[in-house]
Amino acid sequence: MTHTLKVLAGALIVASVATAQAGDITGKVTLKGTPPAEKALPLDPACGKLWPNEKPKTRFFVTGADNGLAEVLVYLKGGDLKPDAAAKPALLDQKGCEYVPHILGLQTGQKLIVRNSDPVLHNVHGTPKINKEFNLAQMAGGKDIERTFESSEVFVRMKCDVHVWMFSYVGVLPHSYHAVTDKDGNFKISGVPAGKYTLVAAHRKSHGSEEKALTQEITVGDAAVSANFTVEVAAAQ
Ligand SMILES: [Cu+2]
Repeated sequence: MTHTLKVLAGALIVASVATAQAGDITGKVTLKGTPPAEKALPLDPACGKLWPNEKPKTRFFVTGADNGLAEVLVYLKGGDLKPDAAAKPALLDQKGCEYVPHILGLQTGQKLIVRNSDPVLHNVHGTPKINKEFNLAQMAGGKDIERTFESSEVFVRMKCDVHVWMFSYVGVLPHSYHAVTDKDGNFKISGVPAGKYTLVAAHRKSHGSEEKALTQEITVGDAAVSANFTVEVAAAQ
């Protein structure tokens, strides 16, 4: 190996260490099987106008490169994980008569801001099973709604009573060690204290709740941890 190549190889190793270090859990969620085709959302005329070109579809199985499955909530259970007191408010926007994001991780007590960025009226209806239900109209240009959730619950469904196709699912957890997979199914949870945990992967359509989610036991120590999951289409409800 020439000197230049050695230097390059060294730089690459340093780069990979810098991107995943002790306390980091990284991995990928892959979808196995062929999901049913997504359906066009039944937009009314006012919402349809907000989508002059391609219309939005359901988001049951959103996949990217190499069947990576997006929008899977990945989080830790067990250990002695504390809430992050400095957690900033999370935003749930209503844009184009859709909730954005579709899947969201939130900590108990963390503020959830629900915004209406549309020129139409929405009705924000949280339908939890454990936390308190709420149902609030939000005018176009209306003021942000703020909510917090006291108890862990995967998932709290958010719906709109004006537009029957609008849903978002909030995973409420007792700490901040959670992530939602990106468009290619990748996730990263950083800064996890050393210890033994259960890593949970919950896909809304396939699992729906923590009880049905995929799990694996992991130990966080001196090195970065890698953990992958496979979700089967056949498991979907
Ligand atoms: Cu709406």
